Amino acid sequence: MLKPVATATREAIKLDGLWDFDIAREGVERPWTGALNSGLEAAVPASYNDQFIDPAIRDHVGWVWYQRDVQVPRGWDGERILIRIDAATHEGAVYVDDDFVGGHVGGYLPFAVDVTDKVEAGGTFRLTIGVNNELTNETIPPGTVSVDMLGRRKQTYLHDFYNYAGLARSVWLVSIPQVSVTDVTVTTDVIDGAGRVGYRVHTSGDAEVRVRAVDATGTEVGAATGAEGVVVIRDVNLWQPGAAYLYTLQVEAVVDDSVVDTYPQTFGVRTVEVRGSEFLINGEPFYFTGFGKHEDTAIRGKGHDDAYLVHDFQLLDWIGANSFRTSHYPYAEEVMDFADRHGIVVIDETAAVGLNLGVASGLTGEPNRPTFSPETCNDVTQAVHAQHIRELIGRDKNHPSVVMWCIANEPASNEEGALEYFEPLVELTRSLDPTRPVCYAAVMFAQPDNDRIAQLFDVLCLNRYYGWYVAVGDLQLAEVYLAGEMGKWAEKYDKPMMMTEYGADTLAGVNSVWEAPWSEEYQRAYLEMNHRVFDSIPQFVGEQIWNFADFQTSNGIHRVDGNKKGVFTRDRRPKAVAHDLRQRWSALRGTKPSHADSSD
Ligand code: GCB
Repeated sequence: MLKPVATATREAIKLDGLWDFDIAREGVERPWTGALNSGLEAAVPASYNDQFIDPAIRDHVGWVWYQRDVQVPRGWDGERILIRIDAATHEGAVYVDDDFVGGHVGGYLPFAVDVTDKVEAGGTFRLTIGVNNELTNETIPPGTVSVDMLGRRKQTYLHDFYNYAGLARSVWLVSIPQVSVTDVTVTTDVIDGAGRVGYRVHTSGDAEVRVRAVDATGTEVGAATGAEGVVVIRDVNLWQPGAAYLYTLQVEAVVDDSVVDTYPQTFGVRTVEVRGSEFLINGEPFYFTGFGKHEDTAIRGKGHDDAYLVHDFQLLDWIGANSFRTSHYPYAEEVMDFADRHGIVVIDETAAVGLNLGVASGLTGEPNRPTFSPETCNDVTQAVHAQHIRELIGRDKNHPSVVMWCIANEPASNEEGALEYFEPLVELTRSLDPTRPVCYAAVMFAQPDNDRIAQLFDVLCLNRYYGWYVAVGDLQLAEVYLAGEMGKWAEKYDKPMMMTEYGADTLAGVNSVWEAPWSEEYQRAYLEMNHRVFDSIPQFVGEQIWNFADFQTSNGIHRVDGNKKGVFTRDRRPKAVAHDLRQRWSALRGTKPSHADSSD
């Protein structure tokens, strides 16, 4: 899906700001047919939960309503008019005045609704957006809604982050021409120093297509005509980790010799390849350093915020990180664009987190139920997951920063049914994008001898907590466990391996002369031990710590005001370990630790 932009033929107006707000209330059947009148206002973009003090709002399960009046510019007569919602978590329903005009399921990806026939250029209309936060066994991510003994609806879920909901990203009023560019796909290759830029353009209605590639100074470096083709850029400037370079493909739709639509698609020229046990970017072995992140800040919840975006990337730079994973859902498009511009490498993850009832029973002590069954993750879940993959790739396929798709976090890949569930999804991902490797992040219970799906994927991405959930406080034993398991993966598969999660909860300001869990000293020692093991394994291609920053979770005896595994606190202050990482990663600069190379 193309992102909203203003060009000579398109306009895009952000509808961000304060909207009238209410939660669904008994007796109010069709709240969109009139003013909400609750007296509440909510900021957009932001999750609504922490904006309010009332727990009935914060913990509400079901629909909430956002409403505002919208003015349509008078110059838009004859144009197609869309409402574009960057994310409605987890389901959105859009109403223009009294009428339903469209909706979308899936909380972290955009959708657009055509309202041309419902609104008038120069007029105003009442826009109401309903957002539902419910998660079931047939949503991605999954969850369960139940009614407790007091008759209250409760949402439970299997992932370890707070179920923030609402309009966490921008809402737009967009105009596009009647005949317009509807999709652009760019793929790149490099042959003898020249960039080979393959493109494919879809238009609505009959139009000729012209494309011009321009460099960062705006100079034309290649051109082509036709809906599909190749543009060759001589002496190409590569997009490199840490040294981004972006071109723009100026796409034009032409009818009867006049340009009816223009769309600028940025791209970078780079290659990604898995060869043997190496991960290559532009033909060079790449070693990932960085984090699993979250979209999470105080008050805003998962609300996108440009100031945090800038600051987080400043911290990535300061600490010498070259990459992150969009754990555990697609991030705001602003984040992906920023990574493109600043040369940060991204593993792009779906919202398929918590497809694992084994982890849940481990935490709750309830009897283990199979994860893949008609009552749990079933054919419908799989179809929803497939649709989510289609939409993610549709949105993010042109980002040079994205070097790998991660189609699930910690699924029950050790359980019966995992292969049948995942095989078609991996095939789908590869057919949608043959240019990028595909991975999943493997849970601790999935070991080399019982994991059923690792062979389907290109890179072994492992989440391991030896020294925290296993052998807590005993790093000597943890090291033996970790080294033992890593050795078995390396022996069984000739694939690149990386640690996509490892970490220890650490309360900033807790210090100890011993290696006491929760202390800053323990986090340092824990990471040092992990790195010693990683550095001894030739197949290792990267380390992404859990987590970049402390983040909010649901309540639980394992969490103290959220998850504290951050290298930074929730307000982005470094814990002691940040300085160690800065030293290690600044020295590595994307290359493999040298002592691991020497054992090749
Ligand atoms: C995991 C999950 C992550 C959790 C983390 C933890 O394995 O992938 O979402 O937050 O462990 O801290 O327990």
